[in-house]
Amino acid sequence: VEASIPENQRTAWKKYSTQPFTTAEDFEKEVVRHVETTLARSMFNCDETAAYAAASLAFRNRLITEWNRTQQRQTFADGKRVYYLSLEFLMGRALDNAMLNVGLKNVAKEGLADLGFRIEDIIEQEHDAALGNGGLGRLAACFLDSLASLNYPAWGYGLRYRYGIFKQEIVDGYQVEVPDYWLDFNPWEFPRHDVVVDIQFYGEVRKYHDENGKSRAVWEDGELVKATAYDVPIPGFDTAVVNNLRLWSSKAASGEFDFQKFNSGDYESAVADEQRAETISAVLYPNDNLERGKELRLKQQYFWVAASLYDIVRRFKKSKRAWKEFPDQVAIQLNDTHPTLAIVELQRILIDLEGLEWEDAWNIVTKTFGYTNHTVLPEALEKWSVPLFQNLLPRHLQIIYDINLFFLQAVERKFPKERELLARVSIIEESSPKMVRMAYLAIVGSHKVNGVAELHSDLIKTTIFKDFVKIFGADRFTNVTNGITPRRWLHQANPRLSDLIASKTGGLGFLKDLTLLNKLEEFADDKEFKKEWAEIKLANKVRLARHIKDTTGVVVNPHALFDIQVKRIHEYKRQQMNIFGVIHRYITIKSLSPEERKKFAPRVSIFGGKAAPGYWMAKSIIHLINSVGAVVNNDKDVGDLLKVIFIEDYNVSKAEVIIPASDVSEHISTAGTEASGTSNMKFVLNGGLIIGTCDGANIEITREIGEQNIFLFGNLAEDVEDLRHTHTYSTTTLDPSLSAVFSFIRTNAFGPADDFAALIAAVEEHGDYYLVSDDFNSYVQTQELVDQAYKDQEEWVGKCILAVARMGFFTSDRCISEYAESIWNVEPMEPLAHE
Ligand code: GLG
Repeated sequence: VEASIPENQRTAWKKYSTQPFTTAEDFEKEVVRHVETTLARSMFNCDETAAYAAASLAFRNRLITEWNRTQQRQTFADGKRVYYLSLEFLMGRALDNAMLNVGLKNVAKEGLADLGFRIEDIIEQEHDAALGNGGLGRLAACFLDSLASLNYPAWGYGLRYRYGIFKQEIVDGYQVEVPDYWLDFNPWEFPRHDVVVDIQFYGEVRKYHDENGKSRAVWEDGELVKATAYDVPIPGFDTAVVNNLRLWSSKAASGEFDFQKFNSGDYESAVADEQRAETISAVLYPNDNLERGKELRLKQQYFWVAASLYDIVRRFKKSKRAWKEFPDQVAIQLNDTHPTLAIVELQRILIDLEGLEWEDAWNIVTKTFGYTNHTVLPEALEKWSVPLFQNLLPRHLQIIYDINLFFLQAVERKFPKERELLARVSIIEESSPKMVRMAYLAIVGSHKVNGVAELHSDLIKTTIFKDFVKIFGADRFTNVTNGITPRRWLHQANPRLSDLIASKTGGLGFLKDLTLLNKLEEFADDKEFKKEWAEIKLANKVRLARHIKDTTGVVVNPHALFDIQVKRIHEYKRQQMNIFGVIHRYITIKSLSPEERKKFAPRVSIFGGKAAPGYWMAKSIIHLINSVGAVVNNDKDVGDLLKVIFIEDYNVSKAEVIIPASDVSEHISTAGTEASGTSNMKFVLNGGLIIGTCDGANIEITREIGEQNIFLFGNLAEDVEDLRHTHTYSTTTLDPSLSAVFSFIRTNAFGPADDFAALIAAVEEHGDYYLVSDDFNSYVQTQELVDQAYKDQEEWVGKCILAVARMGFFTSDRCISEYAESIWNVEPMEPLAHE
């Protein structure tokens, strides 16, 4: 139904149309109005939480007027849109970001001060939106920022989890998980109770013949669940474009209760049905780089994919175009295999609901989708059991079988004599039970597949997807090296450094064209500039030291070298190697004479990150780090020479405090295991150096910033397989320093050695899959080089400046432009100015 106001009644609308505030005075008016009306409070009971709420509502309303303008413009332009499907969006806080992106942080600061508040305190009130696990989810968030900042017509689609990633508490050195109930008050979302989609599960497939005698299928008698849209406005930087992130929330389809059951006295089961439906979007699965094959997860995936496609298709149908134009209007990017069902769902819509022929439909489907792979780790590659699929999504399973049949027939025609090839590439794995290989389905159903860093994109072509390169040709595979948004990760997280850079590069332009950083090269030898640079680093370290003191009680010396490893805890990321290195350092310090100790470089080893709740080894690593800290931090002999800190509950807002404070950060995965890494980019951009392996994006960072400005060590990806092989077939001797570390742990120096036995056994007895021993010597030696280099502060700061100057490549703006050009084939729209 047309809901538009008739032409001759629009005068009042135009006259009263909302004007976004631009001055401190107007901002204050909005804040006071929200406090007094929306929040029903007054100046006599307005605490910081209320001030945060009111300031956020003022900015939210400002964003939504620009959101409306943006959406109208996009509808009117009627061009191709990008849809980014991701089960994770690790957004962090929104207020600071909104203020900076619309360019009104100073206005807000002045306004809040007038009303009696410090802006920093108000920003701190916000709960992180933590709808993601790690790099994959944060990448999606950076991409949304770039898409809006570059004026692309783009929507994100995800799930509105009631519980984001759990909150981590450390109790007696162990991780304890606490639910993250973040929706209590969330001013950043708009519920769209008018955008509701029915989603079907279970049921049966009935075949029938249509009026032309063609065999057709209907999926019926399933269980229905309702998907309701919640929209989150995504403001671009220095543009009035505000894009949309649409998150789906699940509800029982029958409304509040099944009234039939309710009236017949079966109250409990009526409520149970409702709860079962709501469970679908209740919780984010807390695994990073691990898939478990749980039915509820598959339900989440279908629920989200079906609702999103319904929305996308409905928008397309409004344009009254022919179906074959769908791929000219729609590009859908699959963030990992989690949304792969979208391929099947679109095919189903086209053949079952819209009556297209298989071939025509499949042509549209493959032109629409692109698939990004984020890992080669076998335990992370999704597979779903066929019986589970059959029960939950019977029609989709049939379509998958047909996709597979036509695919294998084509392969057979092309490679007639290669029977084994067919078994290897089949979308259905002939195991018991049979499994659907989602990555293979994603490759077959997309026109482009990309990895996230050069090494990774090469590896997928030569290892896990090798056969598919042979079948589809190398052109289907490409690389888009990851990037990060400099708005959040420099301007917002490190305002003083951002200002200093602006003063030397001609303003804030570098935030939109990060290659402008290269103007800093001229200042790498400038004494005055280096002094200011070092002062800022020290101030950031003081800020982190304060956080450490407040949260752990440990006092650290901000003049010591801050060595930081913050990321999800995982054996392949090798936090265990880091803590073994710390123990080695401790042993060394204890063996020094008082004279020697005076020359020893003081260091603070800082860790942070969550372990998946069921990942026992990762939890042991956390326990070891805390146990080492408890001993070392209280050893009078050691004093400031070494402190070991575990920062609880690492998340986006903590990253914004931690990253600017690093001297050295660790990116030390076993070569070939970390697809890209993105915090490596954030640390270097904030003037910290890296110690790392030749893995993921470390390699490209080295190429850009120069190998004199990074500390690389360890075996190369090409040698990893052979080394593992040697472990299996011969007894390799352990690195002697590592042996000494193990012996020391066995003296119960850090509590009962039994607690850490599994960590040691993984290296000593179970083949050392992650090559901790093979890399240990080179790691320890490289850490000594770091100590030496840090002593020459003049030179160190020079390296940091040069590195930052050369980081332009790693902006997510560059990534998005690459995706747009080589995968989506979309153009950005004209810039849009604030009104
Ligand atoms: C992955 C990888 C990271 C990568 C990130 C974003 O493990 O190396 O940087 O995605 O592409 N599962 C992940 O977090």
